[in-house]
Amino acid sequence: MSLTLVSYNISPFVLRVTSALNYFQIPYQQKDVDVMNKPEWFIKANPLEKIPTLFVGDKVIQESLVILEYINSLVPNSLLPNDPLEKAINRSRAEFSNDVIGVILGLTAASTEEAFNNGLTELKWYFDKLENWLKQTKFIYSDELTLADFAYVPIYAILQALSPHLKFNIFEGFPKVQQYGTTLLGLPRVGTSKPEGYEQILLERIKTRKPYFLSV
Ligand SMILES: N[C@@H](CCC(=O)N[C@@H](CS)C(=O)NCC(=O)O)C(=O)O
Repeated sequence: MSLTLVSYNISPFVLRVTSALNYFQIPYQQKDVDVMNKPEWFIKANPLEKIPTLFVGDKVIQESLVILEYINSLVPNSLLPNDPLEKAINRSRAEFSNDVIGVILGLTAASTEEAFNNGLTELKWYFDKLENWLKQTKFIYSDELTLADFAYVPIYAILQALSPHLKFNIFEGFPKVQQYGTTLLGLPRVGTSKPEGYEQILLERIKTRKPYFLSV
């Protein structure tokens, strides 16, 4: 079955999918679209218009975490626990990353010092939860890589792009969270799944919002 991934260059949700496809070495085609100006063929095939979208033959799947589960079904060694409860816990851990991504994106859009500091306090709350999990296991669910880990890849891709522009270490006080990022981006073909020029494109996009952190 042919796989075509409809993507958008700096989408964190696309990066979850490309890093899993690349990690598993599953062949796929990729079509980048402009989210501000979606082409007719895409809207017609995919009325919900969400990116990423995976075309599997002429069928369409949306939602990056659902797409990850489908990708996992294509490989001989599943990265999900067999037990339904454990599988659900794994999925919960993956879902948690959605909130973290939301907070980080909010931080990059914060236009005042107050909004930025509030965002940072919120992010630390999330990092604290992650740090506690990661004190117990190397990856987000267990000592072995599982599907939930791919959900976290974009967090580290974004933070890696932001780090040179921050006057402080965003991981200060969260060594396990920092180490987890190094581990994830060091997985085969994962760190290199970012599109070419990712950092620059992301920064240019962020700059258009005139964020506080770039003004100091
Ligand atoms: N929950 C979705 C979020 C996808 C999402 O928000 N994608 C953005 C691009 S980063 C998008 O499709 N934006 C266009 C739109 O909402 O019309 C997922 O995990 O796939």
